[in-house]
This record gives sequence, structure tokens and C-alpha cells, in this order.
Amino acid sequence: MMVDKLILEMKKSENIVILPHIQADGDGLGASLALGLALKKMSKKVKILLEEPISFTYEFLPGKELTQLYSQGIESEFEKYDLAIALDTGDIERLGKRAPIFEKSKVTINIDHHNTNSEFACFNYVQAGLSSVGEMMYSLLDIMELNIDKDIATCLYTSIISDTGGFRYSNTKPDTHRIAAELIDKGVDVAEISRRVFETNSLEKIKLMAHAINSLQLYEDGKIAIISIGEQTMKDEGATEDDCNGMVNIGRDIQGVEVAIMLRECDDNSVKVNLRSNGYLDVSAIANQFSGGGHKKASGCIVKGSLEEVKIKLVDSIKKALMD
Ligand SMILES: [Mn+2]
Repeated sequence: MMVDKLILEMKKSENIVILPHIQADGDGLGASLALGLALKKMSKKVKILLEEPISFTYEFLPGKELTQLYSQGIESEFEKYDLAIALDTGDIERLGKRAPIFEKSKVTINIDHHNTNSEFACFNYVQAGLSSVGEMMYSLLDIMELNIDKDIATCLYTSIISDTGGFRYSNTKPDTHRIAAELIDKGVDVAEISRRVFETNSLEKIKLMAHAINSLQLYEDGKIAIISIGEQTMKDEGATEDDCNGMVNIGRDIQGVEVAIMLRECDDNSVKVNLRSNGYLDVSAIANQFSGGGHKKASGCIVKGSLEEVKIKLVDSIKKALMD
């Protein structure tokens, strides 16, 4: 079984590097920290290598001392590593500048739940039906009979609530709640984690939301909602990439909307696209048409062109998909 192979590889290895996807979210980061803390208990030498600094949203997570920020030229530091583990990463591009470190590692493992996963590692453990890598990680640590302490539980709980929107999305299954219950038994502070993850925004984000709401456009009798944020607006408000997180939900939360799109202009004549589906449309298939990926109800891609050009392309492709 794949799980047994992964466990064997982890047990065999001494130096292990863990890599969540770029702009690590609650799931990628939470699962990485949980695995890092667990491997540490097994006396492994562990580094969690991040592309960007940890967002203030997740600063409360335990295990930060295991993280290191990628910087140019650090590749040689990782030459002696015998195992690289990518978490919550659908394809190798999602590792950004750290992809060569992953690829040069002697053994590579990919643990993920994206249905578009390209199985880019030596060992690929992909469970597309599961809510989060956090949920997968809980089961993995359980099989390894590792003691899940309060710190590890806090990381895993954060993973799960992040990707299920606090148990509100259809990926929330009976087992998701069973695992959450086990984690709460370990002493997780539910109210505090929920407040940090869902109810604490930067002032810049709130100001950005005002722009996003003003930019709202509806197409196809209100089935498609688009919000867009220009590069200049980001600069004017002093907003960061982080502040754009979840902004797509503004459109998704409107009655009658099937697909919500959030467009974020980047300074290299490209547009970062977030897609959310409220119902039957598989937005990972739409993202795939533009070399992106994700889940059926949440996906993303980066498209070359101006905001206007990208908007036309996407609306066109979604219109076609809605007609099928
Ligand atoms: Mn995830």
C-alpha cells in the first residue's frame, strides 16, 4: 500500500525537507507544520521550506521554528537531504522557486488532495475525495502511531477548517468531523483558532474589499459574478497578495451565482484568476484550460493578458461550460 511505502521512506530518511505550495494557505502550512513536528519527535532533521513569509493569519501556529524562508542560492544547503515531501501541491509548478530542490532530492513524496494532481513525485499519495491534506495527515500520523499532541492537533485542525471553510463545504464528510473531534480531545482551542483563521483581517484587506465590491459585474443572468482588482489599487491600499485571499467569495455569496471569478492584475501583463463554483460546474476543468488546476469547486490559474482580455476569455469559456 502507498501509505506503508511513505512511512518506510520517512523512517529510513534522516534529513527531510517539507514543501507546501507557494502562498501556503491554512491547509498547506498546517499540514507541513504538523508533519514537521511529528518527524521531529522521530528525531529526524526537518526543515519546512517556504516560498514566502508566513501570513499573519497563521502566525499563531506551533512549529514555526522548523520553517525556513527560501532565498536565492540556498539550493546547496539541501543537497544532503535524502527526502523531500510536497504537501497540498497539485503540480510541480506550484512549488515555485523551490521546485529544483524537490526534484534534486534522492527520494520525493507528494501528499495531496487536488483532483488535478499530476503525480510528479517518486511516491504519490493523492486522495482527491478528502477535505484537506490535514485530514490525510491525521490518518498518516495515526497509522504511524505517533502521539498527536496539542501542537500537532492545532496545526491539523487549522488545516481542516481552512479547506472546509469551517465545516461548511461539501468536502466535509463524517470522518472530517470524527477527526476534528479527536483533535479537540487533544486540547485544540476551537474559538481562538476560528477567530484567527476566519475573523481577523488586515485593515488593507477590508479596504480592498470595498474596491472589489465596486468592481462587481454579473453575466449570464447573474450566473457568473466577476470581481477584479487592479495592480494600482493594490499599491494605493498597500495591500499584499495575502489580502486577496477569499475575496472571490464576495461574488460566490450572491444569490443565483453559479460561478464566481476573482481577477487580480499582476505587474507582468498577467492576471491571477480564482474560480469558485456554487453548484454543478467543475471549475478545475475551466482552470485546466488555462494551465491551472485545483478542485471541482475551487480552482485557479494565471492567464496572460490585460484584465479586460482575460475577463472575456474566462466568461466565454464558462458560458460554454454552463451550456453543456
Ligand atoms: Mn488543501
